[in-house]
Amino acid sequence: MATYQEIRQMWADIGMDLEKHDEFLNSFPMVFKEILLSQQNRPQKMNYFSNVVKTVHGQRPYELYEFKQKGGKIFGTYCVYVPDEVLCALGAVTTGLCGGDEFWVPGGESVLPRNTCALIKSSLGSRLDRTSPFCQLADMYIGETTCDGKKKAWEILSQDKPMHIMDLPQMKRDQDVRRFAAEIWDLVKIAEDITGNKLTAENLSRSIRLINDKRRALQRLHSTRQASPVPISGKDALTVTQVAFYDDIQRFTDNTNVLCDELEERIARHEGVAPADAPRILVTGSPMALPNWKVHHLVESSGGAVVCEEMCTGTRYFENLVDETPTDLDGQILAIASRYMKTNCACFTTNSGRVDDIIRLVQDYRVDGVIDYALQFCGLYSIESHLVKAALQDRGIPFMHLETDYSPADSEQLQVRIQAFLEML
Ligand code: BJ8
Repeated sequence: MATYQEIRQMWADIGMDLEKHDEFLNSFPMVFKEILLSQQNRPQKMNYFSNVVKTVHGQRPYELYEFKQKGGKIFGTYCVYVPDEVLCALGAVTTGLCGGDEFWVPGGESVLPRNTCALIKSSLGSRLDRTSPFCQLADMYIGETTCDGKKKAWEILSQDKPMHIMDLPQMKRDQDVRRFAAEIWDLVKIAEDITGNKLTAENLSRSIRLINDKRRALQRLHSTRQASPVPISGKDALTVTQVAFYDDIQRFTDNTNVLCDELEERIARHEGVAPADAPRILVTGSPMALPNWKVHHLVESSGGAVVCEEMCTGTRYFENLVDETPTDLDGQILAIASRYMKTNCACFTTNSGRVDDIIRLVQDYRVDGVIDYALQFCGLYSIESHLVKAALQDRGIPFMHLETDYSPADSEQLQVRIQAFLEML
């Protein structure tokens, strides 16, 4: 474990704005304690994940800093369509860079229109303010052509750091999957140049298994939430998924499986974190980057239990595995492309697969009501909400749409709406 002095020295070495970062650090523990640590009857094995969050700008960045000093390369990513498998196979580390904190929004607004989603403003602000060690440590950012806001944000971010943009197809036909496979090959070439390593069927096969194991651990964790009473809060389950974007892969998998052991024991004892009759909520929509726990906190402090997230910080991150059977590079890259193109982000047209996913999850997780969450100004998820609502109403599944950002300003108003929704279930 690095000492505080060593970590502070690292922050200075990687060019962070220490004064501004101190302001961030002063605000963070309060949110963390009030929202996460204050929960009753948390699983004991959540301690590992709480510690990762508590020291998120310290211990993990320090590991990456040491990795870089030994010549390792780091790729910063903003989307679950970036295939970690190939970068990991080349000996690189990937780390999520999406901002989930209101602190960074003003920095983003200094260069972006205010009517941009909070995730993009926060992500850019953390870089421009030089208050995220992950942004500072990355050797290259990898963007993608998903929503308009992100596409334009890449042009600003690329001004002072190498950036590679993956062209994500907007449809899901066979030719689109092949086109995405070609995009992955382009990424391989760039990453080979940066890392100085060569992709082989052997190193790729190892990393496919490693990352599939991480997804299997998350699948196991989330399947425990199908139990009633639910053995883990939505906030804690969301935190584990958020940590998956930053942590060392093997260590994360091991700790998630240890947590699952505890949760399965809780299920056997019929022990839960909420009463068995608490309304069970599926939250669907825009992703919730660390430390965005706002909606989960409002639901759970109003007596509901969030039992599933259909979002990129939820099922979209871990549901599909890469086929491990191909043994040659072409077959493996096509298997990776096929797996990623199964993810149902609202950036695709048509995207009926997402509605099917939501209906399936409602059944699997015995959901009483769906909260469809869009970050304000996220056109993709706000517009797709119309079809989600129609499909759920057809089946008599209670539905509520809400739009919000990272600021606490609308919390009271949202809480009133959420309480009314829960009472109706
Ligand atoms: S695969 S959801 S991570 S693009 S930034 S779309 S909130 S307006 S993040 Fe996403 Fe990849 Fe899709 Fe998932 Fe809306 Fe904001 Fe755009 Fe966002």
